[in-house]
Amino acid sequence: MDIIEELRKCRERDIPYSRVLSSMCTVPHPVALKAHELFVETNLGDPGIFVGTRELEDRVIRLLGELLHNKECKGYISSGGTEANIQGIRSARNLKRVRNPNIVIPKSAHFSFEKIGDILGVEIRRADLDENYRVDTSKVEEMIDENTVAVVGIAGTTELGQVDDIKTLGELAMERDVFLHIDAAFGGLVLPFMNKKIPFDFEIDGVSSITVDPHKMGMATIPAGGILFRSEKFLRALEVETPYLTSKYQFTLTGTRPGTGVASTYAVLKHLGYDGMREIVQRCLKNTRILVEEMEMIGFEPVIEPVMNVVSFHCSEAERIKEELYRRRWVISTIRNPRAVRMVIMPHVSEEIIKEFVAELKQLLH
Ligand code: 0PR
Repeated sequence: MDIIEELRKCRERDIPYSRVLSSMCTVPHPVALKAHELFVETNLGDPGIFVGTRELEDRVIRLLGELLHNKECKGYISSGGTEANIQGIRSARNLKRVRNPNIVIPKSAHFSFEKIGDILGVEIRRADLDENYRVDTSKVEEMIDENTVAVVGIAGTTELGQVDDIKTLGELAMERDVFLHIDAAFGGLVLPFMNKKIPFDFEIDGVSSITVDPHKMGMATIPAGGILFRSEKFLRALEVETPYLTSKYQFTLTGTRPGTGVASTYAVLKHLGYDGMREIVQRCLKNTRILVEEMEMIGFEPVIEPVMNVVSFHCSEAERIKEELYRRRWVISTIRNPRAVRMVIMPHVSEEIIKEFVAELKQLLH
């Protein structure tokens, strides 16, 4: 068999995004694909060779920084939210050397923090949530002690799309002189384009670093995560020497790394501008409302009134329903606490797809 034919056959077995309501990734914007192609062979691990690509990364970081209220922020395009979260916490840990470091995170935090505890050797303290599934800031306060190197807040939780009270966390971080990392891997490119303004970024004093992923709502090609620090000293805390390369130091976690995410992120942000991004986000939010209405009509209740384009619906039989839908080539996900089915209304999830999906779900219930 021709190799390309073999590849195509494998690829055809993948479920198309038009049947996927569980993913935080989406079909890349056409301009992102073009950009990706142009940068396929670039390697930002050796920036002295890829001088232009390196400059482009600075521009991308400035664009993201401008959007998140800090043009002067420093950072880079990572392999994803996991790496960005690792690097945020690693910076915090390196800046406050204590024997038994701990971090305080919300119970709603993404599982990447599990890996962080393991890799960085920091104790993970999980603070309870309030009745709206936001972290209970009084619980966070109680858990902070002299060995706490960072507090984490989430802007767009993986399961419910909820946003923690970052303002109060910021005050706490200032009072207790502790690093505050915001995981806005998903929400970072949603919240700035919503009509309702929910503060979560560098405009809040006390926020030290932010994870914001272009390969989620930024419609960039995978891999493209983002880690932004309030100022250079946080990035410096990550440096290692690279004696034989074109650069003297490296602050990234990976060595060899693609410039494709840098180029595709830049292309989408520049091509769409704030207005174009707003339009896409608004459409996702409208489609989320349509999904909620349709689901309510067949007896499902959302766990919280959706804040953004992530929504979970109470469902005692969530697992069974997920499996039956999967058999029909629909992909949703489930959450355990509370038991619910979860959907993410990405740009590829159109109104037609939602209606088709709910109609099939309704059939399945009877
Ligand atoms: N922080 C938050 C809040 C996240 O939701 C995620 C990923 C991460 C960090 C980690 O990001 P990376 O996966 O880029 O390292 N959230 C999605 C999730 O776990 C990732 C995902 C995307 C899962 C597409 C499935 C999928 O099809 O649900």
